[in-house]
Amino acid sequence: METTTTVKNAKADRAVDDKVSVIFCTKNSADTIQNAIEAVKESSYHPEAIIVVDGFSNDGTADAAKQAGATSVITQPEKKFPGKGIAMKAGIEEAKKAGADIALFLDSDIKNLSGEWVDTLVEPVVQSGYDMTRGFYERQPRDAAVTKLIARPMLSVFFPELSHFEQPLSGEVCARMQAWQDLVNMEKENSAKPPDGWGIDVWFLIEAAMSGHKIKEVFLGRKEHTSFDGYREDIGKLHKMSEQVLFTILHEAVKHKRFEHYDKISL
Ligand SMILES: Nc1nc2c(ncn2[C@@H]2O[C@H](COP(=O)(O)OP(=O)(O)OP(=O)(O)O)[C@@H](O)[C@H]2O)c(=O)[nH]1
Ligand SMILES: [Mg+2]
Repeated sequence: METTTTVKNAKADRAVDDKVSVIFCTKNSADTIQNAIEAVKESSYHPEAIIVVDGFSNDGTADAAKQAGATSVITQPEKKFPGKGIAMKAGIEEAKKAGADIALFLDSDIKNLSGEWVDTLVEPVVQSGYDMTRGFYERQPRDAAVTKLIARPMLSVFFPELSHFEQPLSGEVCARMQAWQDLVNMEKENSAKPPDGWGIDVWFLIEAAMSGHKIKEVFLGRKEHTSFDGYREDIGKLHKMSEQVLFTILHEAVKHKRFEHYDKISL
């Protein structure tokens, strides 16, 4: 892929001609959003826009984000939950309005986010011609049950070429705006509607890969996030997420004709 990026000072202050927008989808993240926004400001890529797409939080997330210096705080356009997909699509629209060349999604519940995460995710897109980067991490052994028990096994069966992705549900994903827009606009062309809920992350991975985009997974270190506190005692709380991720992968497997040779799959 061709880039027109000019790197002015690659080490100390990685100012580039590409405009970077960072997008947080938030649902009750008042405890973590301010640190997260402060961390983004530390990035040596100096994101021009920090966009928050809030899912009707009732804990003051939107105000906290404004106080911390988010440049745009919007409410997700539909009151439908889980609404991560709706929020991501709205975030892409907002980044387009901000004139972004590159948009980076970060989860808002991360306790140990740093400017280095932003740098690590943005760098391969700006400097090495990748269309998309995706974060992977070290996580607590009981964290990421849907990734371990649903997403990765299902990808191994139906999309073996994607089985090397450690975190197919990563919320830390950076891509060129052109790639985000091409993916979102597929909705208009065929039946590949991006899901509204939890299926969105794996949907972006599968569709980006099937469209031939160059994708790199980058290591971000340890990930501490508050959502794990919600299900560490009872993974049954992940039922809805499991159902939506499972359905999305099945839907994609049908679309990409991965059932035609199912009798040859041997496990
Ligand atoms: N706007 C909006 N944001 C959401 C919604 N649901 C989740 N989010 C945000 O999406 C991000 C990911 O959600 P989490 O609940 O942390 O889920 P996760 O960490 O991907 O999943 P686990 O690894 O299973 O914990 C967080 O920033 C949430 O605040 C929603 O319905 N609307
Ligand atoms: Mg989380």
